Amino acid sequence: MTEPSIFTRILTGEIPSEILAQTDNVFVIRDIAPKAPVHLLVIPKTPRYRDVVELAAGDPALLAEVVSVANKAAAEHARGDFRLVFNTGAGAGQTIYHVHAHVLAGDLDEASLG
Ligand code: DGP
Repeated sequence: MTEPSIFTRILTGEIPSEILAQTDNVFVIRDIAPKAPVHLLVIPKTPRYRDVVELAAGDPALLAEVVSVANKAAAEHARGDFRLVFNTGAGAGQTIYHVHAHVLAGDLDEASLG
């Protein structure tokens, strides 16, 4: 048995984090270390997919739902336009292997995005 991911522990309430929005399949939280004025994470509730490549292959409808919820969250928490980032693999900065989309919005500063 693998340990539950940080995101599963947030979803179950074990780790405190405000859930800003949710559907049956995905939920939205603020990133703990924001890289933009608005930095949200859109996370499938299932821990089954490690990264966006697995998600796209295994459940394209769920990937589409992540994008749709990201769009709504950017409209609600920023001015609508946003960047959607899926870090994929340690070399790209992925640290949590429970697929999640970073929604970056607001007055984006190119330098802060690395
Ligand atoms: P990544 O590096 O792409 O795997 O993104 C993981 C993100 O998760 C990272 O930007 C920081 C965020 N994060 C890590 N732990 C927590 C936490 O306990 N609460 C919240 N809200 N975000 C977290």
